[in-house]
Amino acid sequence: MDRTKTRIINGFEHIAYEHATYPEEEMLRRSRSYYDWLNKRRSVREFSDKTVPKQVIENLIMSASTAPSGAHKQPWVFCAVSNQELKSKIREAAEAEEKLSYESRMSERWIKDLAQIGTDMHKPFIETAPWIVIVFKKVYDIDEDGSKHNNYYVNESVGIACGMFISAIQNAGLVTLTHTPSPMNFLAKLLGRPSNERAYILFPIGYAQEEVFVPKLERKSIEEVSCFYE
Ligand code: IYR
Repeated sequence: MDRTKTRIINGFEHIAYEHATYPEEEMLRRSRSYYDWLNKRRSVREFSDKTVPKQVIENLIMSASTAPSGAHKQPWVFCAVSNQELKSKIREAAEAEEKLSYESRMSERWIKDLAQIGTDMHKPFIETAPWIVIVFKKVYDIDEDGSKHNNYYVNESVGIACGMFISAIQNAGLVTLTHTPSPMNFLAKLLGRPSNERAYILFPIGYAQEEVFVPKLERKSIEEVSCFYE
């Protein structure tokens, strides 16, 4: 393939793209081992306070930011907090919301569904984990003259980026969980975010505590999560 070859489409330059392919046997082996590796991931709620280099967090964010997005707008911002004082403020505000949620906003059925996960209104991981990354979605972009332009498929785009972020965290040998205090608008306030950004998910990131327990869960089978039309 001539990699210097380009093509003009609608006046925009397109570059020749090359990617790895594998013989079927190798493809089978790789797809199975990727699944086995991803299947080892668990949401962890008990964190060690051991530090993680900032460069690692930057690499995780850049990995997530390779996600596809509507019209390539990349409508996300990853806010990484290691400042202890700020983490304490975030924990305090998150727990205040969670207290209301657990005590009055969540249905009985929801509370029952969560019993096996073992969560409650207390969120010590926000202070213990060396980093917390709050992902904001950008519902619109603001250009130089101040006019607003809505982004496209924002939830889909940011959701995919978050999935890739989780996978990058797993690949680095670190753990996380998806924390979604609701409502989440206190996060934009505490972090001084602009009006076009909405908090999406909070990820504590770090090492698990030396001895850590997770719920004994089963994942659904291929039959339960798929339907093939051949
Ligand atoms: N946002 C709350 C409640 C919660 C909700 C679901 I759905 C979970 O899978 C886990 C927790 C919290 O973070 O505790």
